[in-house]
Amino acid sequence: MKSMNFIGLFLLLITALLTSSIWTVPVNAHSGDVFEAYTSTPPTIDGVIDEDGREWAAASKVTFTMPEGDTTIYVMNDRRFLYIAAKVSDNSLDEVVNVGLDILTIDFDVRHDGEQFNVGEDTISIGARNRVGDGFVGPGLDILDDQQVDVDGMVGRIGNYNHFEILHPIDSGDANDIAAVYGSTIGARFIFFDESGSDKRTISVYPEGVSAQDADQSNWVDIVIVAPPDDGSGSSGSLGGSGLPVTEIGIVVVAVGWAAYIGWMIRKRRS
Ligand SMILES: [Ca+2]
Ligand SMILES: [Ca+2]
Ligand SMILES: [Ca+2]
Ligand SMILES: [Ca+2]
Repeated sequence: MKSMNFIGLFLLLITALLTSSIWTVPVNAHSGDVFEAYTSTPPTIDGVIDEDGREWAAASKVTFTMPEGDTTIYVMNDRRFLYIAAKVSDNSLDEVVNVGLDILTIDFDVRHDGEQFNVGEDTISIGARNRVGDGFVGPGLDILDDQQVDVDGMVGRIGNYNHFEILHPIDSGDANDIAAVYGSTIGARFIFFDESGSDKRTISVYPEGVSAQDADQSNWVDIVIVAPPDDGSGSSGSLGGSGLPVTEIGIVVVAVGWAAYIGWMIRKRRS
């Protein structure tokens, strides 16, 4: 009989462990906006977000309102790159440095701590006339250029929209860039400069309510780097890519164990 009491205790312990693993949400200090999408077909980085929706069809998207109208952000990754695009309502594509320049900047919370945009963190940008930027936060909290540029991008204009398309490796090997693996979550904010350099410049940020100057990362969005669906190595929490997470298998095992144990207790009391 003692052995059955021991089994009861064991089941209780495992149940407690499983329950805690379900309710312990990974550190996620951000706004709740999550971009999480895999594409097997890379987009063409040509400054044109395909109007048929094919090119960015797999992307996570969000549409919000900026001073000149609606803006849509697209995010997705494949095996090698993180792809970001934005279709921005704007009455002109401003292309001249120090006179008026339209730029999209993405700042990353590489450590995903939701704390401060500080030394060593990664920032990329794409400006009109296809000026790409790959930088990092330097010791004086100013933005410095990386030695190794790991960004490609193009800007185009269709109708009343500026189209920005940019890519950045998931793991470039450069200490001044994001270094993600499948399943990683990275914080980010998107900064839109309109007519930068002129006295008519405006700066808009997504998520809304986040400032371009404030280093506080607690309300930035999350970008999850998604594993390829056919990835044989399996992403975190799954058994060899079989699709059944360890936690779910554990719940089934423990449920069956409890049923057997309770059944045994009932039979014991009746006898
Ligand atoms: Ca394109
Ligand atoms: Ca503009
Ligand atoms: Ca770099
Ligand atoms: Ca960088």
